[in-house]
Amino acid sequence: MEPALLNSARQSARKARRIAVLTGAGVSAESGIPTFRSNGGFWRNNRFEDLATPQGFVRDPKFVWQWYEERRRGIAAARPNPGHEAFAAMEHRASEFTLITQNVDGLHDLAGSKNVIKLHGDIWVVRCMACGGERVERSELNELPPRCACGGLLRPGVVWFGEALPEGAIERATAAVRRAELLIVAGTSAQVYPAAGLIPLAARGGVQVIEINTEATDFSDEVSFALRGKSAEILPQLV
Ligand code: BV8
Ligand code: ZN
Repeated sequence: MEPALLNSARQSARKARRIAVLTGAGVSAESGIPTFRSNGGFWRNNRFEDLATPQGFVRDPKFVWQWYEERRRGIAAARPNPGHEAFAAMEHRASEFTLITQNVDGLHDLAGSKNVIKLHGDIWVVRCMACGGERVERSELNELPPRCACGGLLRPGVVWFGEALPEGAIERATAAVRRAELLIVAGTSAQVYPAAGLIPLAARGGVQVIEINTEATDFSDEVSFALRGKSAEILPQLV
């Protein structure tokens, strides 16, 4: 990457008092968690219709749970990386800071980020399809699919394709992006909506946008700074 580009992006990041951040699976790649659409990503070998839709779950809850339980074990063994840590440090300095994430792994919380909006839910939450009760369940689920005390089927507390996002989440994210001076977008392919829509919202509304990604995305031409490289390497250089 051109050093001048990184320098200008750093200046912009250091000057901004109101910062919004949008992250995707790429920020956790260097913690050892596979992404969805890149090489080796989940959707290269699986159909998302089978694993990440309510219809797929109803068809074969055991199969879906086996995938989630495998991911949960991988995430349980993972640690935040310098990219997650850089965002936690940035939050300390900013007067307003909102971290909007599509990730369900909880690594931003573990790194110390406080104002986090989880657009796609939380892989550690389980919710009953019958009574609606939900709880945090980190321990290994021995019997798949797991059942609620009421006898109902438990599901992962994530947002599947075709499902509404958690109540108020996209509204709060939109408000934070509109108020921000700077939006930092890291490690997302920007293919999944409504999350991806936050990027043109910022770019077309006069908010500076820094994109950090190992590859170009549909919005790379619209952002103020497109930084090519690994988020765990670039983000610490912006703080
Ligand atoms: C909804 C489950 C309405 C959780 C996931 C046409 C137009 C607009 C919308 C739609 C449309 N057709 C269909 C839709 C709606 C649909 C959608 O967007 N589809 C797309 C695919 C067209 N959206 C929805 O259904 C959403 N809901 O719209 O609801 C509604 C309203 C009211 C009532 C009912 C309904 C819900 C979407 C939720 C999807 N959930 N999974 C889980 O188990 O994890 S999807 C999945 O994609 C993940 O959850 C993830 O959060 C999300 C986004 O992926 P990314 O994070 O970006 O990851 P990806 O692998 O794609 O990219 C990684 C990037 O990192 C790459 O660019 C790579 O280059 C980069 N990278 C890799 N390594 C690094 C790196 N970068 C930096 N450093 C590195 N080291
Ligand atoms: Zn129940």
